[in-house]
Amino acid sequence: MDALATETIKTTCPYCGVGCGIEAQVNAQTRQVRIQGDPEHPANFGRLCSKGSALADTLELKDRLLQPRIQGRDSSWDEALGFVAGGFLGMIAKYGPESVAIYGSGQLLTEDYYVANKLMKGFIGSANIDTNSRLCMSSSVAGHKRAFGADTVPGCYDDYEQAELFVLVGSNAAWCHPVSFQRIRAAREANPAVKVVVIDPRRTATCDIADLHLPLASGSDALLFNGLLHYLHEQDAISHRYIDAHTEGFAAALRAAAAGIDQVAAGCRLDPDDVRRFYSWFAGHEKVMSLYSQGVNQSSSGTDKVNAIINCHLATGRIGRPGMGPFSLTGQPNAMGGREVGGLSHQLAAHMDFSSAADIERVARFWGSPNIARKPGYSAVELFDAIDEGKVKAVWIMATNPVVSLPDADKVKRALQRCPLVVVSDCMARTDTAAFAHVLLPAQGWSEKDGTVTNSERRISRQRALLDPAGEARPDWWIITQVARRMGFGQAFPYQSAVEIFREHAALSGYENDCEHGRRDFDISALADLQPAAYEQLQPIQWPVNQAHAQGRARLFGDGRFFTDSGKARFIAVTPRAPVNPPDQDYPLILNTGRLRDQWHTMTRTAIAARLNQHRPEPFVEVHPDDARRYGLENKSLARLESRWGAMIARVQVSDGQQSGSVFVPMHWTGQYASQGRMGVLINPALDPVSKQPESKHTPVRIRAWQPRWQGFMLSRAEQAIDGPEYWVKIKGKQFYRYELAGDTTPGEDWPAWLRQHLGDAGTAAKWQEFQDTGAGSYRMAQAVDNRLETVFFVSTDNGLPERSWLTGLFNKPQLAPEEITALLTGMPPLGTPDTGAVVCSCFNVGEKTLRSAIREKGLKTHQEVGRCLKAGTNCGSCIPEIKALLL
Ligand SMILES: Nc1nc2c(c(=O)[nH]1)N[C@H]1C(S)=C(S)[C@@H](COP(=O)(O)OP(=O)(O)OC[C@H]3O[C@@H](n4cnc5c(=O)[nH]c(N)nc54)[C@H](O)[C@@H]3O)O[C@H]1N2
Ligand SMILES: Nc1nc2c(c(=O)[nH]1)N[C@H]1C(S)=C(S)[C@@H](COP(=O)(O)OP(=O)(O)OC[C@H]3O[C@@H](n4cnc5c(=O)[nH]c(N)nc54)[C@H](O)[C@@H]3O)O[C@H]1N2
Ligand code: SF4
Ligand SMILES: [Mo]
Repeated sequence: MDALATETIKTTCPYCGVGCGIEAQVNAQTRQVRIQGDPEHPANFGRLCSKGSALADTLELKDRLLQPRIQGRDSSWDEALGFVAGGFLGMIAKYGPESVAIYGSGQLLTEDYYVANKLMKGFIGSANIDTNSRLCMSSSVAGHKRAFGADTVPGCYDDYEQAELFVLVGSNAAWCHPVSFQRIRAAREANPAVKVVVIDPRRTATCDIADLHLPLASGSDALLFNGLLHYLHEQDAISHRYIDAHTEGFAAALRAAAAGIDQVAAGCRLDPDDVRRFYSWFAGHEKVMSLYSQGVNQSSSGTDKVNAIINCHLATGRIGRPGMGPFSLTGQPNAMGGREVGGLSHQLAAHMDFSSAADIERVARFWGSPNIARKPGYSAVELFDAIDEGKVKAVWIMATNPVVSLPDADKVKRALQRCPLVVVSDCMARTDTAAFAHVLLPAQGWSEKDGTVTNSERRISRQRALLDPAGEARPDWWIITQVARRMGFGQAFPYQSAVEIFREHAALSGYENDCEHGRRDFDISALADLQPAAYEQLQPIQWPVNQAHAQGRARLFGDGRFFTDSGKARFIAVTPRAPVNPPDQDYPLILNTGRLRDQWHTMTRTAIAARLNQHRPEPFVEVHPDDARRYGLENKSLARLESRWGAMIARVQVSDGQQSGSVFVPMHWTGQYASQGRMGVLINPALDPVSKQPESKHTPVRIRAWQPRWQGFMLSRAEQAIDGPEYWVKIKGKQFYRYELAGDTTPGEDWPAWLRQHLGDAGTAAKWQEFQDTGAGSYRMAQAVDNRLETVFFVSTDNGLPERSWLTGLFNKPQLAPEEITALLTGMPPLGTPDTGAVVCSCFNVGEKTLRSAIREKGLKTHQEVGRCLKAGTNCGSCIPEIKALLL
């Protein structure tokens, strides 16, 4: 990059809730961007994980939505906005305000979110706005609200360096909050007394730093933490002084928690000694942090799990002081901002909600709303049911992909198919949800948009624009504002820029927020007069930011005062419940779902970065060796998974990190990248009764081998539209696309003919090398133009396929050597050529075979030695667990 033409701009990563600061060097002319961690940002102090580091690779315009579209044709903004406003007004006139809805996302910026919420609740007059945070954080929100009287995260990241015991519950932080995880790893390495307990049915990469892993039975966390409360009481490890002075409801919670270690061990299917060890560590360490995420939230007893954890912190008074406390790790970059503006359908705005008439009046007064909503709207799953039933007739989906991420995802498809008006705002032209849109609105994405996000520790940071918008893309707040104006609400939506919205949001947070009216935790009133230049310069700051705490506040509740009416924290009596849909004879296995290290959700951005696709290229199902034997599944073969709601196909990965009786599937694949990899179709729509969060981690399924007649792969310099094979997966590589294929019917029974037809002109333009062995059922083809590799295609009926790594590497070469051309159809490197194997370290592109041979030949013993030798693991550190596994 031309150093002279670059400008350095500070912004925030658009992926996880760690909320890392980024320094981007930007060349506006060439759209080139270089990313590095912001050394001054308090969330990461310069570190980034593999996803953050690869952001520059995701900025291409190729698949972006560049223009508004109505019914499949390009339109002007004016026409599209008019169409949406007219469509919504028409439905409201005919069927009332409850017939329309917005479904938003924790990936909207706070300013976008604020305006969407204001439009729906304040002016359309219905609370039918919900967000994907319902699938993510709502159990934590509900748990906080029950215990603290407000949705408050008490602690902060600085606690990581002070804690003595980390309890990670239902969190695979090594992959999902990697920069925080590295910080915890460093704290543990710096102080050998620090202990880490990981509570997760699977053995995950996070267990790499665990002193104790509790592979509990799926869904049994409430029992485990109830047992802990009981133990703490029995051992007299509770703080009577704190309980008396600052809490209520202890006696009832303790009664409900009466479970001894043997009962807990049996119910959670754990070794009693392990349970005892965990309990005694918790009792014995004052500075305990309980970090929890989706293994807790995404459960039909998610809210109770949250409160069972918080109960133990209240009983010991370990909250609000340095190095301790319950800490809900937020998922999305602005999960927290969405909660601040009231994006969930039962919230109002600025941490006020429909349960209080005074709140409703207050927000109506502030907004000048003529017809503010007075009761909660549909929550996410209920909303799509209401669409399916025809109760909601117009829906506007922003920054989320529900056809993939909601449970019973085929029902979501059907609902959208039936819905008279579907509007989708997205950055990408083709997503599984966009396919159902009557109107598509091009939103500016990260690198183009401008506003604020709030991370897990309540820290508000700026996302700043680096580049000009793609095509006609506009900020989400602008799109919503324009529709609001066309619906006749112009006076309340005068915004010309993000800062005006931020100021209003900040002002509402301080509005009648005093002793007389009742104090609310969320208060950033000190920012209510922020001028554009100050907003531009805004430094990361933790709320509350008000008169009392002008520079923000790291921790809350240190004074033992809470936001309940009595000012005391509430214990919740928790009765452990089994998941709603237990496994049975027909569906004997528990399906668990979650995330991979290098992909983000529905892959609309991460799958564009070739280096992020190498770690786990294909949808897979992780199966315990006993189950693999029981169901006749071989490692790397294909399997069909079925639940009462749907079916999918995935590659089998046999692993003893999985419990027998459970299987794990990553949540990421969509119809854009795999023909049968959309796991959402399997997921049961059971909900937590309090938070309405779906039970995404527990669906009864069955599994069986799927033995297609043939399997194969295609590597191609050009992108192909694959049709024909029942199973295909598309993987973008560096200079090539890889397609994994399988089917029962050979398209046309004649591979050369199918290929010729399939590859079009490219297929006939250049000479092929071919090899067909009809007896063995294999066919191989390779095509090079001027010695540059264009296409490779291998199929086999006996699965005799070579590794892909050497062949894919050849696409980086401008010219193949003669011995490489000769070797092409063997799929194996010519003798003496190193084969790097599957990528382990995606930052430095170091493969498994390279690692294995260096470890063997140089006698490397530790991941640090490997790092010194090959650089692997020395940037983001996310692959350290895998490097360590190779060292064993
Ligand atoms: N790489 C990457 N990082 C991400 C994301 C991403 O898409 N990719 N998404 C972000 C978002 S939005 C979120 S919400 C977070 C999620 O972050 P995490 O919650 O850490 O991630 P998950 O993989 O969804 O689930 C965590 C773990 O819960 C375990 N689990 C399942 N059932 C139970 C149970 O009953 N009890 C317990 N204790 N554990 C259980 C699973 O085995 C899994 O390992 O990640 C954020 N970070
Ligand atoms: N089974 C199962 N299901 C799950 C989960 C699980 O663990 N298991 N996890 C759940 C959780 S925690 C979450 S958070 C969800 C995530 O699921 P989704 O929210 O559905 O997934 P994303 O891929 O993040 O969708 C974001 C969409 O917004 C687009 N986009 C990106 N930036 C912008 C922007 O600035 N403006 C607009 N308008 N669009 C933008 C992207 O291109 C993409 O299409 O999935 C949930 N579903
Ligand atoms: S940990 Fe990774 S994904 Fe999360 S904010 Fe930091 S760089 Fe982004
Ligand atoms: Mo999430």
